[in-house]
This record gives sequence, C-alpha cells and structure tokens, in this order.
Amino acid sequence: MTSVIDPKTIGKPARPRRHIRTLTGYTPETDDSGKEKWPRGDESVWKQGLRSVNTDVPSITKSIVNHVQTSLARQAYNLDDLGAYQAAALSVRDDLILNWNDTQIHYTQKTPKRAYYLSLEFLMGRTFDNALLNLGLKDQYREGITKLGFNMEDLLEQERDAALGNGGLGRLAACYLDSSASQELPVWGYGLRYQYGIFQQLISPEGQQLEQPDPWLAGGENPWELPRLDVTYEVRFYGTADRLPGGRALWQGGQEVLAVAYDVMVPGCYTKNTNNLRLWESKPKRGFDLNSFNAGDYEHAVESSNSAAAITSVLYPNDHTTFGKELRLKQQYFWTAASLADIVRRFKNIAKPFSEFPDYVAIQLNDTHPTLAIPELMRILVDEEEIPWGKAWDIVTNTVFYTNHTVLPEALEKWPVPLMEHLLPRHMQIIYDINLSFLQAVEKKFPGDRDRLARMSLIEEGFPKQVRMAHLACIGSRKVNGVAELHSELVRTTILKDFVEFEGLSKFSNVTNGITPRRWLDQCNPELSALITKTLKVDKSVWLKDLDRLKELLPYAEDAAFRKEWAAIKQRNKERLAHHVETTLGLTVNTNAMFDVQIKRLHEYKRQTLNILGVIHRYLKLKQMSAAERKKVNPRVVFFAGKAAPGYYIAKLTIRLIVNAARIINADPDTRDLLTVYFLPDYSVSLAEVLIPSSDISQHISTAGTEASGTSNMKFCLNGGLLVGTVDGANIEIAEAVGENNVFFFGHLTPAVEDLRYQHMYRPVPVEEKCPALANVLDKISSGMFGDGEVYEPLLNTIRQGDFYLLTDDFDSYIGALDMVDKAYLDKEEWIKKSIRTTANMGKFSSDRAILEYAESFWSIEPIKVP
Ligand code: NBG
Repeated sequence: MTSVIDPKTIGKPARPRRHIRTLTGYTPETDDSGKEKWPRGDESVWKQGLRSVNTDVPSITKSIVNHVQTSLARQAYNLDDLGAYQAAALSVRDDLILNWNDTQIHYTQKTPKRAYYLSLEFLMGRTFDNALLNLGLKDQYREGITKLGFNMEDLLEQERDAALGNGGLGRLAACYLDSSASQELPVWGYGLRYQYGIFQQLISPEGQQLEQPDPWLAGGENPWELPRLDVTYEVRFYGTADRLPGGRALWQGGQEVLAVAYDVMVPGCYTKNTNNLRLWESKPKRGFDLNSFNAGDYEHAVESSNSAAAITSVLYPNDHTTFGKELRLKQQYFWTAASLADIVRRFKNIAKPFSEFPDYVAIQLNDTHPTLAIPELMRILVDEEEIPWGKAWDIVTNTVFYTNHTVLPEALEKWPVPLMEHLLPRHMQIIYDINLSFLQAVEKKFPGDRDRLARMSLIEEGFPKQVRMAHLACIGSRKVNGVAELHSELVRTTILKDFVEFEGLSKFSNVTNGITPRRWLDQCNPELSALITKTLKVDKSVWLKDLDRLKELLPYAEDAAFRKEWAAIKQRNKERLAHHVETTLGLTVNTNAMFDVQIKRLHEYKRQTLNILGVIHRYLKLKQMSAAERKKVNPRVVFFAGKAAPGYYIAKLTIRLIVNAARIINADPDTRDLLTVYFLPDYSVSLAEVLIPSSDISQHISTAGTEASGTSNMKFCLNGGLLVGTVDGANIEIAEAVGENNVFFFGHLTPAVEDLRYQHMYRPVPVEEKCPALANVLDKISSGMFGDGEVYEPLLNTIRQGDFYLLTDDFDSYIGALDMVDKAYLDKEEWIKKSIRTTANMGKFSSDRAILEYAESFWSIEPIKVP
C-alpha cells in the first residue's frame, strides 16, 4: 500500500500547514535604507486612526460609555452592575490588546529565545482588578466608574472566576504567567479552554458535597480572550502507524479534529509587556457527516462532531489521582499536539536549521500531564522533518524541562499500553524505541542489574502493561526539578533515585514555588499594601516587583503606632470576611475571636480530618470547664473551605463531619462565644482573596513528606497570618525565612514516617492506648454526637486501622501546638510583632524570584522590554 505513495510526502501533513496572519507575527517590511515601509493606504490617515492606551478619566469614561452604547446596545437607564462591569471590562480589554499587540510584534521582530509553559490547568481567578493594577489605571477607573454612577467594588463582584484548575498546581501556573509578564520575559502559556471549569460545590442539608457544572462562559462573551479562528491545527487520533525504512513511520486514518486557538492576554505589572496564554478548543474538522445527514440519520450525522467537541468540554476534577480514562488521554494529546505544532510553526518562521531549535525554544512541562510533548516532538522531527533519530533525540532533550509536583504514588501518571496503542499508535512505537535505547545504556552502566532495568523501564510490567509518564518526562528532559527543598530531595532519593544514579545529580534540582504579590497582597489586601507603600516611602510598583524590600518593615515591629495600624487592618479584614459570610450564608461571625483558617483541596494527606478532630477535642474540653475557667479561654473561629474530588468518598465524609460538627458546636450556648466553626462552600480564588488577609493563623498540617510545597502557606504569611504546620513542603523554608519562633510546628518528621507506617501494619496499638484524647473524640462521633455515627465509621476506621496518614501519631503534638498558639495570642503586642516580622521576611516567596530562577538556570531566556 505504501508503495503507491510519493515517498517525499510520507509522514507529512496532507497539505502544508498554513497560518493566515492576523494579529501575531506580522512584522513590517523595510526599504533599502532600512526604513519601515507603510504596508497599505495613506499612512497619515492610518496614523490618525490609531489610538494608545486611555489613561485619563475623560477618555476612560468615554470608552466605557461607547461600549455601553455599541457593544452592549444599552443605555444609561437600563444598565445594571453586570452591564456596567461588561462595558468597563471591554474598555480595559481594548487597552490590553494594544499592549499585547505591541508585545507580540516586538517578540517576533527580535526573535529571542522563548519559553513555553505547558499546563493542563490555569487557575486564573478574576482578571478585571488585576488588569487595572498592572496597567496602573486603578484610580482612574475607580473615579470614572463613580462618575458614571456605579461602585467599583460592586462591579468587581460581577466577574466570574476563570476556574480552569483544581488547586495549587493550576494556581501556580497563573502566578508564573503574571510574573513572566511582569519580569518582561518572553513566555507563553499553553492550555485547554474547557467549557466547564472546576465544578461548583453545594452542601446538602445533611452536609453532603454536591457538584454542579461551572459553565463559566455561559454569560456571553469573555472579554479577556481573543478568539483566533484563523489559528487552527489538525490533530489525529487512532488509525494505524506503519514503520518505513530509515526510522520513520506513516501514521494515517483514525479521527481528525481541529484545535482552535483562544488567546488570553496576560499583562505585566507596570510594563507594556503583555504575554499570551493560548488555550485550545476542540472542534470537528467538518461540521457533520453529510452522507448520514442526507440519509436522514441525524444522530449519526452529528456523532463525530460531538465527540470532537467533547475533548475540551470539561476539566477533570481529580486532584492527586489518575483514572486512566481515554478522554483524559485525548485531552493531553490534543493539547500537546496543537501546542507543539504552533511552537514548531513559529520556529520555522525564523528560518533556522532544526539543530538550533533548543537555542530558540524551551518547553516546560508542568507535571507529567504534557509528557506526550516528548514523543510528539520526536514524531514531528523524525517523521515530518526527516531528522535522524539520534539528532532528534538531542534536540528534544535539550528543549524540554520537567517539574514534578508530587511524590504521592496515586498521583504518578501511568497509561495502559493497550489504550496508548489504540489511541496513539505512532507514539507508542516511539516510546518503545526510546525505551530500548535507554535501557541499553542503563545496562551498559550497570551490567546484569535486571532489577534496575525493570525499575527504570518506561513500561511497567503487569496486566495491562503501563507507560510510566514520570520516567518518560525525566529521561526526555534537560532538567528535572521539585517545588520545595524537601520535596526536591525526596524526588532525588525516592521516585527518581535510579535516574539520579544513572544520569548524575546535576540534572536534578529545586525551584521553590512562589506566589504573585500583586494578587496575593496588593489586590486582596489593599489597606496593608497602602500601609507598606507609605512606610517604605517608595512607589508600590517598586516593592511589588522587588519583594525583598519588605525587609525594611522589620524595624517598625518595634513602633507602637505602626503596630496599631497593622492590627487595625487585620481587624478590618476580619470584618470584611464576616460581612461576606453574613451576606452569602446569613451567619454572624464573632470578629473578636482569633481567626483560624484551613483552605485547600480536601485530601486525606492534607489532614483536614486532624483539624476537625482537634476542634471537637477543644469543644469537649470547653464543655467540661467551669464558667470561671471559660473566661480565660481565647475565643476562636475556625474556617474550612475546599472541594473534594466527586468520587473521593472519605474526603466527602470529612466535609460532612465538619458541617455537622459545626452545626452542633455553633448552636451550643455554653461555648459559642468561644468556639465556632464554618465550612464555606465553593472555595475559589476569589473566596481565598477574602479569607487569606483575615487570618490570625492558618493550618498546613500534611503528613510529613506528602505536601510537595503548598502555596497558600506563602499567601497567609505574606498577609501577616502566622502558620501552624508540620515540617513539610515549603513550611520549612518559610520557617527558615521568618524565624522558627514565628511559626508553630508539630508532628513527626519525614524520615520517621515509613517506620511508623510499618509499626501500624505489623505492631498495631489500639487508639485508646496510643492516644486516649483522640480515642475519646472518635467515640463521641461514633456515638452520634454529630448525627448518625454510623455514617462516619468508614472515615473513623481509616484512623483506627492502618492510619496511613499518621493522625494517631501526631494528634497530641498537634493539640500541643494549638495550645502554644493560644498562649502566644494572649500577648497581643508580641503577636502583632510576629505578624509584622512574618510579612517582612516573605520576600523570597515572590513568584518573580521563582520565574527568574527558571529563566536563568533552565530556559536561558532573558527579559526583553517592549518599548
Ligand atoms: C501540587 C502539590 C502542592 C504544590 C503544587 C504546586 C499537584 C500534583 N501537586 O504541594 O501538592 O504546592 O502542586 O507546585 O497538584
């Protein structure tokens, strides 16, 4: 069959990829003297029509009114807050487009080396406020909006979160985009444009989590993206792959779908640089099957178009678990294939030989989800560009970088070989070929070590065999990193130990995560930001981009007047949260109490269960106290928020326990002035922005060695909240930075964990003996204190038997740490000093620092300022 094909066309796309330029990539031609030629029409007429960013209030209001009148087709008398938000957002969008356009042209002209951040999740949250801050137009817009008879805060509340992520991994990607643009680095993000983001969480009257879809695009046009209907690529699935002489193969047949680009503008802070996040949407290649349509078989006619559109319809809501579902693998390939086609096209435009590809392109894999980029780039280079296998492998392994975000076994991706063979037959061949030469090299270095070969193979034996994506990501990358010192060490000594022994230590390093201080201080805590600006006596644009400047706050910890202002801001942030709870849930919060917050995905390893058991323990103690004793108690309000994966039964039971414990505890007149508990439903970036500035303490209490980094710990500390935590992830580095006397550590350390688990398994000790206080709490739950005890048995049994996450080992020291918190809180002045010192020492945790580490040590890219 292959013999009738013109050999030159083998493996090539059916027709050459054509990309009709609209906005990106257009550069003017020059005449002989080097002067730019005006491309068409009368230059002066054009130039009169061009506008620049609107910076004064009259032109801003004019632009908003213009959008009300034309884009929305409405008028002053029928404009509500939502309409006013839309018009103002469209006006900001116009400004962003100008900067975005200039940035893309500048990058195209200068052809710098670029980095591409491939992430299956970007948890962006809201854009409006952030765009105004970064454009430096917040005050002007506030004034303009007021003049038009609206309130800025009300308009900000109209925007729906872009929630295309599960948790820390997706939010980190969003922080890194903000920092890349702010540091003027030529970085693009690539992701998927899910029709439905992370589900909305509802809580039933029984305390059960219910899920509802998040149709975030349903409200009409999304002002923060540019549909690029001309930027499309064909992506193939299934079919057959026939090997040809010379290492190439012909992959044909199967299903072809179209990837369409949507560009999200990512403005840098106080710079013109506005980077791009390109999100792909899947579409059928042809509208529908005309034959079936004409035969009257309408269902069949739309079947394939529905299956194409399904690829980007929904974000998988699982955090830290993999399910081996075909649609998920389709998402991963669809996204990496479209992104690589786009990257390769852009590279080919600068007309350099492929050997120079790594000099112009760095590709960062955010966890293993985009690992197919490795075999896909091999396929493009070998099959389409006819580059010999060895050279192609050199190119790939000098271009790709891999960040690992977890060592939990259930989160390490593996794909069944039969599924891969079926969906991506050519990639499976390539993976086998990579594996063979890799294992041959390992064998050479460690002759006869068969166990090692089995451990390191890209293929795990079993029924079915599975492809180990972390191994593929590791050997296909130039550098591998973890996301905090401890985690990177665990990557090197556990999951990738053999690879360190084979490839050497220098390939494996650490980049501790960071957060953007724009969103996580200036936007979420404007009063604190203003106080810092006033105190440091520099413009906020300076310290927000050089967060180490916060150190200059240290001496003010000794200044009583400053402390008073600091504490008053914390108090107002508590009241802001209380107001939010009152208006959304109708509950009254005691703002004179200490605010204690744990907000993150629900997961056994994060141990929200430990927290709620601690709360119940506290409640039982309060109940036993005399009135006089109760007077001495430090009042506490405990907040929880977080979503559980829909199929995660135990995590959902924890939510149920929190909700029902809260119901009983909050209704008890003996204790309710001293202890109340709230589970705030539907945790989101926007909710975090209200919760974080209000905390006195926050809890980061994972079993040692399980939380790779954590990033909300950084957000709380940056806002002057103290931390209760285990010696895990970035908690360790935070304590190093802010001083161990300013954090409350407890619990067993990582090296002890394995041994404790062994003990649990082979020498179990009943909870009653090991930890009577905890046993008492478990008994109270079983006996129905918080509703039908039976319901909670499966949850309680995870502790009574096996106790994989070591609650029985850590409970007593946890309670001890909380007692220390209470004691420390009694000395208010000293507490405020701790709070100030904590903020002052958080400079290291800016995502600007982190992204510059990636840029310098891994990607070798440099800032390039847009004039
Ligand atoms: C998460 C870790 C967090 C870490 C974020 C960002 C995954 C797989 N990992 O501890 O659990 O902060 O990644 O690095 O979501």
